[in-house]
Amino acid sequence: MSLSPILTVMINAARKAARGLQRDFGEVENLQVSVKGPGDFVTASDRKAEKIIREELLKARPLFGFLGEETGDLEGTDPAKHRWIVDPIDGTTNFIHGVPFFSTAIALERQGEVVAGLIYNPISDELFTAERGRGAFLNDRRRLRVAARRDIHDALICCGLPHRGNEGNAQFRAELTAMQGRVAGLRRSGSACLDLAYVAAGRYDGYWERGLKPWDLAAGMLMVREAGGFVTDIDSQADPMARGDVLAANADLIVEMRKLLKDAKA
Ligand code: LIP
Repeated sequence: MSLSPILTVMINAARKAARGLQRDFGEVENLQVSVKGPGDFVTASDRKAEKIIREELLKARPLFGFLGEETGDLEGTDPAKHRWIVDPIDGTTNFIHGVPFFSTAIALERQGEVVAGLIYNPISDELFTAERGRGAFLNDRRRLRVAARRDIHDALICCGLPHRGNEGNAQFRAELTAMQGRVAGLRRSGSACLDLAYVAAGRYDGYWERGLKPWDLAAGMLMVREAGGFVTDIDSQADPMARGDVLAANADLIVEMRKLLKDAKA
């Protein structure tokens, strides 16, 4: 499939940053045994990757705005109000611990609506892309479609687990109990972007997590929708970017999952 100019810009930026992430990830495995641990090293890796991506994207589209997890919000001057939304390492805790399940996410927003998205795992070399109205793809070859399962008892569902520093443990425990009793399996991966990409690829039947940031959600939301799925807030049909609470699945399972989660009270 011929890549659009905007996806070409995004892929080039992600792959340029990936070279450093692949090298640093190899180093992180050695740092596990250091007393200080790899925390600061990963922060430096995160910032280095975002700097590379920001430079490449703004070189290609100098008038666009930029929202990055590490460098914050840069207002653009583009009349069509384009804005890049970037997470250089989504799944930072996995990266710090040498777990090869993290991704670089780049989304392009136009007048508040995401029109292109990319999620790249530089270790597995899986590149998920989507453009509004043009479908979602894996490695520019395989077209992505969400899973067709309609019975939640057969579903493999992914979720985000609150951890130290996160609120919402009691509510989450109620949601987990409600889900555990109904599904074929539950998973927690540690990268919201890859979780959404896996729903778009039909690997997970559904996903829910609360308290995410725009850079965790923007690219994957478009990907799931372009793969025939639905993505909303957990408690309503609202846009998940508003509160950072996300629910993603096919048309049948999203109804079932929303009911289970709404009835789950701490
Ligand atoms: C992470 C998400 C993950 C969530 C973590 C964190 P980060 O993003 O991908 O799903 O559970 O709390 O928000 O911080 O690694 O970019």
